[in-house]
Amino acid sequence: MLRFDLISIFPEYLAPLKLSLLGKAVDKGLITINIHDLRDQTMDVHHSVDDTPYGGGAGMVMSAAPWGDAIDQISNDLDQIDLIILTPAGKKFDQAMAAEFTKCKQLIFACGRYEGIDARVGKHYENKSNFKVHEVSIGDYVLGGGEVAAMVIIEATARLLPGVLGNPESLKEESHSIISSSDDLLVEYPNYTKPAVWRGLEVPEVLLSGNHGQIAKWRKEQAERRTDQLGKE
Ligand code: 6SD
Repeated sequence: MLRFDLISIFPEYLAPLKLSLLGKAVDKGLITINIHDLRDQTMDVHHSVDDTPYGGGAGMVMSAAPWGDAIDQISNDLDQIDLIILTPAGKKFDQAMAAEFTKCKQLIFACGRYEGIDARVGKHYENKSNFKVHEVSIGDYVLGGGEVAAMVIIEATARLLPGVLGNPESLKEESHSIISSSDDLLVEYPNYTKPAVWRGLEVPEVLLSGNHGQIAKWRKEQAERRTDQLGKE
């Protein structure tokens, strides 16, 4: 059972995690998703979580103390905790990283806001033997905070867990998981369903042929062509 914990000053932002595939996975007891409000760790009247940056500069930095308190509280008795700090400066998330995360017991997502989290938070947990710290980016663009990035990672990771997808066969055939002869990841071939003609556009004839060998060959060619095209835009 994989446990996901998220810490944010906007817990309502993470409500989509309760829907669809992930909500069902929680209902089936395959995962837990626990959402924590960082401000619950603050004792001052304004529940402040940020302060001005040492060295000057624009914006505010999230203070280390509430993060440390929240993470300590969530990470109880486990001997193996993976702390994911979302940042545009992190290692790029991909399908291979999602597959690695499925092997974890507890994943804690630190969803920052403002200019980010005091760098000592990551450093502190790196020095703890029961923690592994991952600074992760979902792509080369700047978001307003880590919440959406955390949801991307959780959705991509949870659906790889046994029992989460209704039809596990679809995992084998999908985009980024078909392995070509050269061991490269291929993107998916194009899909079609009824009707055979829609707005004058026909379904490729081979797919109507019933010749499964020909269909498999055509799909592989299409996947390879699309994969080649990816690098050229
Ligand atoms: C301040 C954050 C946390 C701001 C982010 C991650 C990616 N790939 N783009 N932007 C991000 C994460 C931005 O907190």
